[in-house]
Amino acid sequence: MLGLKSPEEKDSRHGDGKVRKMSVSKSAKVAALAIGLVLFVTLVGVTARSAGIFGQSQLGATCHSPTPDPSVSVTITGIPASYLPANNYPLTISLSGGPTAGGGFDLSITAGALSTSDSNVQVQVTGMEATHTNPNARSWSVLWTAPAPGAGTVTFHVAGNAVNLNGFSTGDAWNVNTYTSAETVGNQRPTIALTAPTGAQDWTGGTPHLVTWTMNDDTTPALNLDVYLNYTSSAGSGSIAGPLTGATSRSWTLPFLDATDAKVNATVIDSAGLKGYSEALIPKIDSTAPTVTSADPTGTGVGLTVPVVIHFSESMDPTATQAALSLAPDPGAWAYSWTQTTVPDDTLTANHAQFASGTLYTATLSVGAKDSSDTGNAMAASHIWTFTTFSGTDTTPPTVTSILASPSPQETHSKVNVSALVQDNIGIGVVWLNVSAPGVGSTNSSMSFDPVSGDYYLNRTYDTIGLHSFVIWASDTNGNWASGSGTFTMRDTTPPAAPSGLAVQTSGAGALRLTWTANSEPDLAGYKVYRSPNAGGPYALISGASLVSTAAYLDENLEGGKTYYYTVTAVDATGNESPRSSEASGVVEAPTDGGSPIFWTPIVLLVVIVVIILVLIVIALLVKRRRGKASPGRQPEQETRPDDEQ
Ligand SMILES: [Ca+2]
Ligand SMILES: [Ca+2]
Ligand SMILES: [Ca+2]
Ligand SMILES: [Ca+2]
Repeated sequence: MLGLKSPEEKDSRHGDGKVRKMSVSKSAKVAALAIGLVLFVTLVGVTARSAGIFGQSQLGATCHSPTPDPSVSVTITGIPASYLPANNYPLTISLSGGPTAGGGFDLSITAGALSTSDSNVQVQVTGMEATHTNPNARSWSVLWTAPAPGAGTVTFHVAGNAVNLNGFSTGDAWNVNTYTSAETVGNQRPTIALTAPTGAQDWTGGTPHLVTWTMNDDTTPALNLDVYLNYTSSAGSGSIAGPLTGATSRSWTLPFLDATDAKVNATVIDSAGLKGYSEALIPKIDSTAPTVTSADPTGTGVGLTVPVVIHFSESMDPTATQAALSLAPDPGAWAYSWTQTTVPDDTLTANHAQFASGTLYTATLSVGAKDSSDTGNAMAASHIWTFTTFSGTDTTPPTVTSILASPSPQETHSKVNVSALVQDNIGIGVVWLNVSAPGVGSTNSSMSFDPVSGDYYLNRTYDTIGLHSFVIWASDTNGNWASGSGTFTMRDTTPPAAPSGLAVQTSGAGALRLTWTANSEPDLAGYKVYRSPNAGGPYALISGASLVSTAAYLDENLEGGKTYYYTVTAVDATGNESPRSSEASGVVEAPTDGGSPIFWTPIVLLVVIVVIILVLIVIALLVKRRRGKASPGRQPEQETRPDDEQ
């Protein structure tokens, strides 16, 4: 039977291992408790101790024997050296030594709570203490839930009694044990940061959108963090989802409400119960369908170029709304622009090819038109209206304004855009541009309508240098004419590109042939060829005053065996000369008779002349000698002629 002792007595015994003399008051307390114990034992008997007892965890089973028995030990496994607040720890209480027939225990804690699913264990209502339910076990299981943060170190006191189940408290042996577990230091609140919404959303009520976040904690892995999502707004609040364990995103189908102050808030909780928090504004939740507040034109006598203009109750999705507009019959060539009347993109202006005169048009804006929220509220119903275009006699001519030629001056062979705003009370007939180029004459071309700018224009190249004058002629559908004029200047300050692909080849003795890739500039006039005896120049112009007209050049009368370096430029009709081409070089071929030019050096010539003179002298001497032999008479010659004379 577990006995009773005062803590003071226990302390004194533990102090030096011996029971000191107690004070009178303590003795009185102990006596009173002992009396109570005797009464308890007498009244309840063996069954009471067999069914467990509280309050003895530090004292031990003093009713079985007065002192602990060192041959018995009671131990607890599962107590962490330091605990995470609010975490659960399964503990096992075990007896060893002493009688082995059965046992009992009493465990108390200073913080947290005990629970059990062990049928041999019962827990006090406070959750602060546990004991056995029967004497038959030697080990027991309990679950300890660590206290909330701030509890500090927790102490576990356990008493264990090994019993022989002889029906009495005799022959049993007990001992006590103490454990502590420190609160984990440095456990911080988890952090969470919403990454969507970002604070720039205009979300459509009733549509799904992704809420995303990042989170982190020092003690609990992200996969074990619990997240709760909620929303608040002046138009309503509620839960989005939770707990989401380990998740970092959640698709949220928004409630149907209109609000400009809605927020998503996210709470993250670590395994110790510590919380982190994040919230993000949704600047707009829009659950209201847009409406058309006005649509033009309407009625009759509508001009043929009048645009379709629609005002909406709110900002619209331009692409979807444009696509939802149609006219029957369709004039075609639609061009759309969006402007702000009250809020951005609440006004659509749709230009188009000219209406037919005297025609009934039916305009339809279907429910495909959506407001600008993400993913958009469609119009509740189509908006349909009609108008009839002008028919009759028009005596007012068009106007031609905002005349512009750009750029000016412009380089020849480049485009100049001539444009003007041509307007009429009813409709435009034709618009012509007549341009006079200096010394060339005039050309007449029709101008095109640009539905985006609303201008008529002609953007084309001009090849003549100088001041060009032009007249824009415009008629309305009734044949009334108007005109406007202007000028622009063409010039040429642009040289051709440097020629490329320059190559040099021999072309028989004493000549080199140059070829290169022909330039393609429309104002190309020809080429200039430069030569240098040295790589890199300086170069001298060798092609003369006239330009080379083809992409080839023959350089003749060159010194055999010598290397020459060439570069070529291109020149346009204005005289603008290109940068030089890359340099190319060639070696001149010597004469093909085996002799090299060294034969014709002055020394060789002198030797040849001397040899010739010597030969002439020898010939002269031979002639003289022959004449000396024949001088006595001319007989030999005459003797040879008898045949002739016969
Ligand atoms: Ca933490
Ligand atoms: Ca709306
Ligand atoms: Ca008119
Ligand atoms: Ca040029």
